[in-house]
Amino acid sequence: MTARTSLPSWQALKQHAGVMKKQHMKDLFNENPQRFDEFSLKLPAFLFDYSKNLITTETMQGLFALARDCKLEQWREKMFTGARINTTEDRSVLHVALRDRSNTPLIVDGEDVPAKVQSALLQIKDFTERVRTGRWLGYSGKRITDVVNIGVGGSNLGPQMVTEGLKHYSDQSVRVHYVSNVDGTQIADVLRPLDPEKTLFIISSKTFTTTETMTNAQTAMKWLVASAFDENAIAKHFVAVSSNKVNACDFGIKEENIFDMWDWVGGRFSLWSAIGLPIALDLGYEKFIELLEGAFEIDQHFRNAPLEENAPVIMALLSLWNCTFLGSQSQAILPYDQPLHKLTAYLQQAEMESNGKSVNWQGEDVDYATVPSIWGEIGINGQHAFYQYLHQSNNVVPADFIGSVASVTPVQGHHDTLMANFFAQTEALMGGVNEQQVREDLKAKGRTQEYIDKVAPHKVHKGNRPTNTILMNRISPRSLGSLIALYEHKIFTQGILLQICSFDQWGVELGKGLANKIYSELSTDQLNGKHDSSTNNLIAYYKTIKSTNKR
Ligand code: G6Q
Repeated sequence: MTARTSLPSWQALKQHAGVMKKQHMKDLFNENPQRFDEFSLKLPAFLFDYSKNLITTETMQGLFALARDCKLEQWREKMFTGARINTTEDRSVLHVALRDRSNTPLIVDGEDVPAKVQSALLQIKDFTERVRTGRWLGYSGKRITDVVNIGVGGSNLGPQMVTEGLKHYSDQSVRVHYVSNVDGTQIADVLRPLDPEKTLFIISSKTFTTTETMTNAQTAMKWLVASAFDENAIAKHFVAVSSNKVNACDFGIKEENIFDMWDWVGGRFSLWSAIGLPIALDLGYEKFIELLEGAFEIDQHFRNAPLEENAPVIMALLSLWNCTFLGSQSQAILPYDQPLHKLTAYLQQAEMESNGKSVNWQGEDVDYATVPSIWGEIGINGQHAFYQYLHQSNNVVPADFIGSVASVTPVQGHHDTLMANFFAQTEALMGGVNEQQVREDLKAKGRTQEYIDKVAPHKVHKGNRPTNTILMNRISPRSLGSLIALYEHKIFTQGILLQICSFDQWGVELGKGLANKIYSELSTDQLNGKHDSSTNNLIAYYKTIKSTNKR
């Protein structure tokens, strides 16, 4: 047994899970008319309804007891006060400091963190205003119309998700584009309609060594120089967000155009820093600040609300309950708001890169499932694709349904139709349809007994499928900030409950190293043959066909 599984509260939940597996949520709703009131929370940015989970008061009490046994409150305080809780990299975890709007002093390792954040914000403000008002000019004296963010992973997913999520708030002072893939098709497609004289590149890379980003940055630089015929143009068309100033300067970026990043901000939690530059350029500095304010609202809630009324804590406990104790292996994220179409991809990284691990803080193999795999799609599109699986497969997939009372772009007759589906799906996933209901329905429709006997088993929906509903008022910079922070703190809490180091990513580093080795093999004539036979033969095949294509 590991430290976690030997806790009495863990053992009690394990036993309780055995009992709960035999329950049906429909009965729990019938037995308790107060269920919604008991298992929902109203926060300024959203209503959070978790009543459609296979839980009772006893379940939640058990989960809160576990959270306390795991010293969650103490760990939470450690994060906010800058303790080095990223133990494998020996770093603080302070993305919360990036959006602290309270001016609370925080000195970490002799560094005045709020002062650094404030000065970075001023730099962002000055830069975005110059670009957006046309005071930043390209090499031929023309104003910037298009900004291309080159970055991958944490240096792409957050900003792109937010830009998409808030595009109806953009005044189109500049158009923002993203290049993340080293597949040349993407950068070629992005650059094709753009004018080098009016295009600004942001090279977003904390390390400024990531091969994909560096390759794309070189291509962008050649594209610019091919038009300007002058390498001095680079300074006017490239800025960087990086903690590696030396590499960024070597690339040709002026030191004053390098935006700092710090070790205490992990890539996937960095959209609140200068990594969020494309957001600020797209929306303007004031709306970028509103995004931070929305996140800060949840930071305060997470830090101060009792566990029993704490939305991110409850989300994490439910994830643990569903995955580790009830055995679900995946979780769906289903936004019913078109602007949130990149949210699932963003959360895949946020949760899976943070907690998709299998050793605990002591380096021991854990003897429990950690986090589920995250997947999903815009809800309506999913309904006509994979919801069949959600409703009737043997695998139970807990799902988060995220929608808004009002659309950002109201079109008559659309929103209520959308939301009718939103409400119907969680109702159906919870309640299901039993065989008796199916038979009565078919009979009422005048079907023959033979037909009813044949079809009835196929139409049964067992229900009892857990969902959370997050109902926002409307997507705005502030409410989106709150939504993202909600998930960030859920992920932090999961890490504490599971004893997982949520802030490293060794699984990402491994791939980076291996690809670099193979790259050198692809560019020479020799095959080194040091891989497994599959990889050796795949490389050999690739090289043979590649050289045939050249002839
Ligand atoms: C995020 C990860 C990872 C990282 C990318 C890009 O938490 O660390 O997704 O953001 O690998 O790294 P760079 O910003 O250093 O290019």
